[in-house]
Amino acid sequence: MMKLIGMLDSPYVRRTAISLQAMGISFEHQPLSVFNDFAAFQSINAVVKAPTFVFESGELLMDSSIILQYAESAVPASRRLMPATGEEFRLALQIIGFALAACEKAVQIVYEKNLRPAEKQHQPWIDRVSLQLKAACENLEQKLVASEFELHPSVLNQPFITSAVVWQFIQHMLPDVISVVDFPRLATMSTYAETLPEFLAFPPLGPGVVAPNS
Ligand SMILES: N[C@@H](CCC(=O)N[C@@H](CS)C(=O)NCC(=O)O)C(=O)O
Repeated sequence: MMKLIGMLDSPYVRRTAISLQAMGISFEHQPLSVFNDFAAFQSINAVVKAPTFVFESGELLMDSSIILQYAESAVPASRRLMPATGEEFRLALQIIGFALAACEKAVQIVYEKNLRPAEKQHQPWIDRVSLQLKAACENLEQKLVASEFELHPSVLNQPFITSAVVWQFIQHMLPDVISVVDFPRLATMSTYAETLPEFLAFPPLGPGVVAPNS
C-alpha cells in the first residue's frame, strides 16, 4: 500500500490527503510529526518534509504539488482535479498559486511564533511576512470574485480544495492577523468544504490513522 506521511495539522499534508481521496487513490495515512516524531520521520525520509509520499517500491515523492502532479497523471481524466488546458487551467493555477503563497506565509508566521524563543523574534520579519500573507489572501479573494468561481462545487476540484484547506488553516492559526469578515468568498468556500466527506475524513485537528477505501 502506498503511504502518505505527515500530520493533518499541516495544510500541505491535508490538501494532499483530501485530493488523493477525491481522486480515488488508495493510500495509508501515517500521521508522523516533523517535530515530535523527527527520528521516525527521518527513517522514512531523511529530509523530514511533510507531506512525503512513499510508493510500494520505497521510492519517495516530496512537496504537495509534486505529489498531486503525479496523482493527476495516475488516474483517468474523469477523476482528475485539475482542468487539462486553456483558460480554466490558467485560472486554476493562479488560484492555487495565491493560496499556496498565503499558506507559506502563514506557516512562516506560525514557525516564527512557535519555534523561536520570544526574545529571538524579529518583529520586522513578522510584519513583512504578515503583509505578504494579507496580499496573497486579498489577491486570492479578488480572483474568486473576478472569475465568479463556484463556491459550492458539486464535484471537487484542486483550486477549491487548496483554497478551502488554506483558509481553514489561516483562520484557525492566525485569526488576529487575517480577519474572516474581509474575505467572504473564502469563508463561504471553507464553511461548505468542511461539511464534505473528503474533508471530514481528514480533519485538521486530530491525527487519526485513516486508510481510505479500505
Ligand atoms: N512546499 C511544500 C511545503 C511543505 C512544508 O513546509 N511542510 C512543513 C510542514 S507544514 C514541513 O515539512 N516542515 C518541516 C521542515 O521544513 O523542516 C509542500 O507543498 O509540500
